[in-house]
Amino acid sequence: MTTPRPTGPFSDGSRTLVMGVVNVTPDSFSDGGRWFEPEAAVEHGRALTTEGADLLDVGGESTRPGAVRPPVAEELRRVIPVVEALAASGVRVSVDTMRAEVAERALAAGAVMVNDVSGGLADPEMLPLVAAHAVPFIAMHWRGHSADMQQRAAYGEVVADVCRELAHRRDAALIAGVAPQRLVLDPGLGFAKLAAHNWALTAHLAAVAALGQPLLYAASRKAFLGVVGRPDGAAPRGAAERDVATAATSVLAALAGVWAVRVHDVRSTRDALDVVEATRSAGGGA
Ligand code: PMM
Repeated sequence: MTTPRPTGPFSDGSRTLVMGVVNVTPDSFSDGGRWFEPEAAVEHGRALTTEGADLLDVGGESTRPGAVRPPVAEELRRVIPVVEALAASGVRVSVDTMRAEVAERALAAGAVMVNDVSGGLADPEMLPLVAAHAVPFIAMHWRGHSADMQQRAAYGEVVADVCRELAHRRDAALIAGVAPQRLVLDPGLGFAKLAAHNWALTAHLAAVAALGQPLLYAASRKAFLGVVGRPDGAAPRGAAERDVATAATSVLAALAGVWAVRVHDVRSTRDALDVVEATRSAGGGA
């Protein structure tokens, strides 16, 4: 089995990393409200680490379609104690935020990476902040806030359009001083994307990788995995019933050489990636 080597931050290049999701929100589509209390979120994060997460992504703003943004003070109140507690227990924490102020406070609380679904577009202070702190940065493909993002899901040719727009974010980050080895790109499944767009991007991860940066692939529990294989008109699978499909996408992403996959259910993806790794090793590590 010949697959590209997954390189990027915190990676020794031997395998795709697993980023576990810790949503400290009342309203995320996938697990809204379950870990809203800081103690519950911290406990959940520790459990994900025990199950094999290489790093945890802590976020305090739901980005599901139609979501209303929390005020910055509320986002800080949700995120900072959780980042602090997880970092103090030795876990590698990424903060999922579009706000430079939240990123800065999270870095001070022990986070080691910033994940910005807007790729630096939502807050002009974000790229300079990340560059100044010399921390790894995930720039996702994004066309606007969640309140109306699905109205922006119009593409001539989705893979080419997303790659072109992501290339602009890459260039903006590099010009702002983010080091190339610290910059990860993400095609942003489900953000201004319909199911067909998500599948096209999944099928063409090599084109996104050709932008020259490590990739994050984040399909976990998204709506397109709730309808795949279902007859027209059938009720979609609920979010928690999408983990097998998620693990299947993790395998596809690992075979495409992505740096990391961002998932809610770490155990199933970790098992699936162990299969990829064992096969790769048996084939001579190619
Ligand atoms: N999706 C969500 C949140 N954060 N970050 C990145 N980089 N990429 C994503 O696709 C992404 C993200 C929304 O999913 P959630 O509500 O389950 O966290």
